[in-house]
Amino acid sequence: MTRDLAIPRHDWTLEEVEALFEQPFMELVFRAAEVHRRTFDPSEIQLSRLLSIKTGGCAENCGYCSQSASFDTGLKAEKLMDTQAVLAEAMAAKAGGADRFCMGAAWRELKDRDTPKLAAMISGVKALGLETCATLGMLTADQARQLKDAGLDYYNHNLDTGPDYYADVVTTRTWQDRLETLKHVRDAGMSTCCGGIVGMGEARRDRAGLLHALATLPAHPDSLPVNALVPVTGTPLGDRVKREGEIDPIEFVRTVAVARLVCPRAMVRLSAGRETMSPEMQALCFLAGANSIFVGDRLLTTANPDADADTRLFNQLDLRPMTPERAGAPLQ
Ligand code: SAM
Ligand code: DTB
Ligand code: SF4
Repeated sequence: MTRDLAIPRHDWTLEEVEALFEQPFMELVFRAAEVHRRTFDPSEIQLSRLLSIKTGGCAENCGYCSQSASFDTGLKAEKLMDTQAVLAEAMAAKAGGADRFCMGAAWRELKDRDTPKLAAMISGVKALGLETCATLGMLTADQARQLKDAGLDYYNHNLDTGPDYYADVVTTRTWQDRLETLKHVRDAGMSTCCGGIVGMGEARRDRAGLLHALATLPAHPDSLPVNALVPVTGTPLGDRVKREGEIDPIEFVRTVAVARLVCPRAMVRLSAGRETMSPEMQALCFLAGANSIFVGDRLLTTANPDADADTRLFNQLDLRPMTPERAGAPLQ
C-alpha cells in the first residue's frame, strides 16, 4: 500500500527510516520537497533568535559542547544574566525580524531557586509580542508547569543522536532522562523543540535512530532542529572531527530530507553550522524541507551568519521570513 507521506505517522520502524536514507539522493530530496510543499509555503522561513542567558561551567559532559566544565575550551563561565539585560536583547531580536526568542542556559537541570527569575524573563519576553522558547536542561513536572504559566511557548530539549550512540556522546545523563523531561514539557501543555546533531562521528544508523525516536514520540516535535556539529577545540567530539574530517555535506542534506519526511508538520530548523555552509548547501537544505533558522551573528557561544549574509541569502533564494501567525500553524 502506498502511504500519503504528508500525513503524520507515529508507527515508523527503524528499518523504514533507514530505507528513506538509502533512497537515491535525487528521489529523496524530491519526495521531501513534495511533502514540504503540501504542508508549508516553501518560500517562507521561520526566524528564531538565541541568547545564552547563562554561559559555561555546565555539569554535563556532552562531548560536543564548549560549555561543559569537563573540557578546557577556553570559554569563561558567566552567571545568570539580569532580567533587564535579557529583555533588551529580546527587543533587539524583535527589531531584527525574529518572531521567536530562545533563552539557553548551560545547566544540567533547572534549580528551583532560579525558577522565579526565569519566569520573570519569560513573561517579559512574551509581553514584547515574541514567541518564547527556553532550553535550561532537565525539568521536573512542577517546573515545567511554572514555566508554562509564566508564558513559555516552546521548550528545547534535544535527543542529540540515536540511542545506540548516546553513551559515546554523554555519560552524565541517560537517554531516558531526556525522554522524561520531554514528557513533563508535553504534559504542561508546551510545544516541544527537539532534534539533534549530525556529524559527531555517528553512523547513518544512528542518524536514522535519532529520527526514528523523534517520529515515534507520543507527539512529533513542533520544532525539529538539525544541528551540524560546530567542532569546538578542546571538546572530545570537536577534536575528533578535526582529526578525522567532517561528515559529507550531502549526508547532512539527506538527514534534513528524512526529518521532513518522518515529521511532515514540524518546523525543521537548519540550526548550528550555517556559518560554514555555502549558499548552495543551505539552498539544498531548504529544498529538502528545512524551513526555520537562527538569525543573529551568535548562536550560544559560536558564530552564526550575520544579518547582511542572511539578507543576501534570502534575496538570492527568493525566500521571505514566515509571518508569526503562520509559524507553528501548517497550511493544512
Ligand atoms: N544545557 C541545555 C541542554 O543541553 O539541553 C541547553 C543548552 S545546549 C547548548 C542546547 C543544544 O545545543 C544541545 O542539545 C546540542 O544539540 C546543541 N549544541 C551544543 N553544542 C553544539 C555544537 N558544538 N555543535 C552543534 N550543536 C551544539
Ligand atoms: C539547538 O538545537 N541548537 C541551538 C539551540 N537548540 C539551543 C544551540 C546551538 C548551539 C551551538 C553551539 C554554541 O553556539 O555554543
Ligand atoms: Fe551542558 Fe547543554 Fe552543553 Fe550538555 S549541551 S554540556 S547540558 S550546556
